[in-house]
Amino acid sequence: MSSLAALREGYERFDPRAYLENNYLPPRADFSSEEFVVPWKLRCLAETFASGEGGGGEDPSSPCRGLGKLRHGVGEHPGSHPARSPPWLDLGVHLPSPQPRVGPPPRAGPPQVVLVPPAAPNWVWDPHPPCPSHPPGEIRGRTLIDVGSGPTIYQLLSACDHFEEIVATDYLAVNREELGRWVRGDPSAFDWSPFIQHVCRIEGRGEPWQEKQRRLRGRLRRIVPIDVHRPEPLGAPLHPPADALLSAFCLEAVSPDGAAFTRALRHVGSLLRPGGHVVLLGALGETFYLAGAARLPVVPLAEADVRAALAAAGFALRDFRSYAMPPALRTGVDDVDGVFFVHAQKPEA
Ligand code: SAH
Ligand code: ES4
Repeated sequence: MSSLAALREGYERFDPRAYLENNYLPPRADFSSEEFVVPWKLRCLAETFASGEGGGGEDPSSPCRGLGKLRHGVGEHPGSHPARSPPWLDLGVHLPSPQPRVGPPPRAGPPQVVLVPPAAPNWVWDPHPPCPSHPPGEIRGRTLIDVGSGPTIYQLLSACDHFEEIVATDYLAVNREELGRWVRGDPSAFDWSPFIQHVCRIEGRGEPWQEKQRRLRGRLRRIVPIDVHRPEPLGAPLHPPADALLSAFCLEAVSPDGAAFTRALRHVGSLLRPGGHVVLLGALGETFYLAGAARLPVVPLAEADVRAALAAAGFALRDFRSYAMPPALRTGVDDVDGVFFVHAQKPEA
């Protein structure tokens, strides 16, 4: 069996709940200090999506003077907005799945992934309040695509202020279903509210967390299947191409070796417009991780491997950060040494 086939088989046992417990509850998701890994990830994302924000500037009274330090209790309002359920939310369950298929490879031609609701009569784009509360950052546009979203939304919390629409993607239906439950406000969904509250605190605009939750739910309108090992990962080109591409802990966790990681990066890069931005988070030095009964192999990457893969895939590096996993967070759910964060850009054509 090829190692790609072995990886696909491993993912059949992936348990979203176990994965969430391993990585998105304490001790890793401890918001009492930025020494913990989840607050570190959220700060990288918040700073990057706020970068290049205009407005505010030198005006000390402006709310747009960069990110706040941790301030507890700011921006949290009791009471919440009713969760709406977009009727056309695509959970991928009624679409062709990229999981093991029989027969010929996908045809070129009309997209087999129907990505846009036919009509959205009861949905109105809810533009974010304009400047000065949310000045546009450098990374912004119509569409952001998140590759290998898994069952998580934390990676979209800062990004969602800067895009009209967010496309979440995953290989597994169980993960797309978990995301759909969160978008619909299903009480059985994972509770991301501590993450949303934390992001509102560090963004420092005093925004009630329920506002951000509502905005992300409103903008997360497509949750679709993907396979990063296909040259056309969605089975069809994305129209229009994405203005930004985000991917967290996916490419190294689904690639048997460095060459496959670089190829996957090239494949997903084809979803991005020239000049578009890439934001990547991932594991350094990891060889496996657990998600319930699944033990998934991971290609162990050094910082230099990540830089080389970005260069080989044709991206210009803008920012590279890394985090060393402290002993207290080495809990046995994986053997990760650290985490990398990258902001890169696809050159203009
Ligand atoms: N982005 C999330 C989840 C990462 S876990 C986070 O930051 O925690 C890795 C994800 O890759 C899983 O959700 C898994 O279903 C998905 N995956 C597995 N095989 C894939 C493939 N061939 N193409 C794209 N995603 C894949
Ligand atoms: C992760 Cl902090 C961390 N380390 C390794 N793998 C991960 N997946 C999600 N978060």
